[in-house]
Amino acid sequence: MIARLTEEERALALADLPHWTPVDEPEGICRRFTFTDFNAAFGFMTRVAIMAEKADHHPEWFNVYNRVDITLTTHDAGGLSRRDVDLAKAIDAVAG
Ligand code: HBI
Repeated sequence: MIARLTEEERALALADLPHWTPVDEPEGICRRFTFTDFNAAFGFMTRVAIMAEKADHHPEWFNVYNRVDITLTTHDAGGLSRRDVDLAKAIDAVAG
Protein backbone atom coordinates (compact mmCIF):
# COMPACT_ATOMS: atom_id res chain seq x y z
CA MET A 1 0.00 0.00 0.00
CA ILE A 2 1.50 3.33 -1.08
CA ALA A 3 1.31 6.11 1.53
CA ARG A 4 0.08 9.66 0.99
CA LEU A 5 2.87 12.16 1.77
CA THR A 6 2.53 14.21 4.93
CA GLU A 7 2.24 17.99 4.78
CA GLU A 8 5.95 18.31 5.54
CA GLU A 9 7.02 15.65 3.01
CA ARG A 10 4.85 17.37 0.39
CA ALA A 11 6.51 20.75 1.04
CA LEU A 12 9.98 19.21 0.75
CA ALA A 13 9.04 17.37 -2.44
CA LEU A 14 7.63 20.51 -4.04
CA ALA A 15 10.77 22.47 -3.22
CA ASP A 16 12.62 19.85 -5.29
CA LEU A 17 10.19 20.17 -8.21
CA PRO A 18 10.23 23.88 -9.14
CA HIS A 19 8.45 23.38 -12.48
CA TRP A 20 5.47 21.66 -10.86
CA THR A 21 2.45 23.29 -9.21
CA PRO A 22 0.50 21.77 -6.31
CA VAL A 23 -3.18 21.11 -7.08
CA ASP A 24 -6.20 20.01 -5.07
CA GLU A 25 -9.06 17.76 -6.08
CA PRO A 26 -7.29 15.58 -6.61
CA GLU A 27 -4.35 16.44 -4.38
CA GLY A 28 -1.31 16.25 -6.65
CA ILE A 29 1.08 18.22 -8.81
CA CYS A 30 0.72 19.50 -12.36
CA ARG A 31 2.91 20.90 -15.10
CA ARG A 32 2.30 22.22 -18.63
CA PHE A 33 4.70 21.22 -21.40
CA THR A 34 4.81 23.00 -24.75
CA PHE A 35 6.65 21.51 -27.76
CA THR A 36 7.46 22.65 -31.29
CA ASP A 37 4.62 20.65 -32.82
CA PHE A 38 2.30 17.71 -32.29
CA ASN A 39 4.90 15.19 -33.37
CA ALA A 40 7.29 16.35 -30.64
CA ALA A 41 4.50 16.40 -28.05
CA PHE A 42 3.34 12.92 -28.92
CA GLY A 43 6.90 11.59 -28.91
CA PHE A 44 7.26 12.94 -25.38
CA MET A 45 3.96 11.32 -24.39
CA THR A 46 5.17 8.00 -25.80
CA ARG A 47 8.32 8.12 -23.67
CA VAL A 48 6.33 9.05 -20.57
CA ALA A 49 3.84 6.26 -21.26
CA ILE A 50 6.64 3.69 -21.34
CA MET A 51 8.09 5.02 -18.07
CA ALA A 52 4.64 5.06 -16.46
CA GLU A 53 3.93 1.48 -17.45
CA LYS A 54 7.32 0.39 -16.13
CA ALA A 55 6.62 2.18 -12.82
CA ASP A 56 2.99 0.98 -12.73
CA HIS A 57 2.12 4.61 -12.04
CA HIS A 58 0.15 6.56 -14.62
CA PRO A 59 -0.37 10.26 -15.32
CA GLU A 60 -3.63 12.09 -15.80
CA TRP A 61 -2.95 14.13 -18.89
CA PHE A 62 -4.42 16.26 -21.61
CA ASN A 63 -2.93 16.90 -25.06
CA VAL A 64 -3.89 19.37 -27.73
CA TYR A 65 -1.49 19.88 -30.67
CA ASN A 66 1.92 20.83 -29.12
CA ARG A 67 0.73 21.13 -25.50
CA VAL A 68 0.70 18.42 -22.84
CA ASP A 69 -0.78 19.11 -19.39
CA ILE A 70 0.17 16.45 -16.82
CA THR A 71 -1.31 15.94 -13.37
CA LEU A 72 0.29 13.40 -11.04
CA THR A 73 -1.68 12.00 -8.13
CA THR A 74 -1.88 8.56 -6.52
CA HIS A 75 -5.43 7.23 -6.57
CA ASP A 76 -4.54 4.33 -4.27
CA ALA A 77 -3.21 6.80 -1.64
CA GLY A 78 -5.85 9.46 -2.09
CA GLY A 79 -3.32 12.17 -2.81
CA LEU A 80 0.33 12.92 -3.52
CA SER A 81 2.74 10.02 -2.93
CA ARG A 82 6.41 9.29 -3.48
CA ARG A 83 5.50 7.66 -6.79
CA ASP A 84 4.23 10.99 -8.10
CA VAL A 85 7.43 12.74 -7.06
CA ASP A 86 9.61 10.07 -8.64
CA LEU A 87 7.63 10.09 -11.88
CA ALA A 88 7.71 13.91 -12.04
CA LYS A 89 11.51 13.85 -11.84
CA ALA A 90 11.70 11.16 -14.54
CA ILE A 91 9.33 13.20 -16.74
CA ASP A 92 11.40 16.36 -16.29
CA ALA A 93 14.48 14.39 -17.38
CA VAL A 94 12.92 13.46 -20.74
CA ALA A 95 11.07 16.74 -21.32
CA GLY A 96 14.24 18.39 -22.65
N1 HBI B 1 -1.46 5.34 -11.23
N2 HBI B 1 -1.54 7.62 -10.72
C1 HBI B 1 -1.78 6.32 -10.37
N3 HBI B 1 -2.33 6.06 -9.16
C2 HBI B 1 -2.58 4.78 -8.77
O1 HBI B 1 -3.09 4.56 -7.67
C3 HBI B 1 -2.24 3.71 -9.65
C4 HBI B 1 -1.68 4.05 -10.90
N4 HBI B 1 -1.38 3.10 -11.77
C5 HBI B 1 -1.61 1.70 -11.50
C6 HBI B 1 -2.12 1.44 -10.17
N5 HBI B 1 -2.44 2.39 -9.30
C7 HBI B 1 -2.26 -0.01 -9.82
O2 HBI B 1 -1.52 -0.30 -8.64
C8 HBI B 1 -3.70 -0.42 -9.54
O3 HBI B 1 -4.05 0.13 -8.34
C9 HBI B 1 -4.59 0.03 -10.62
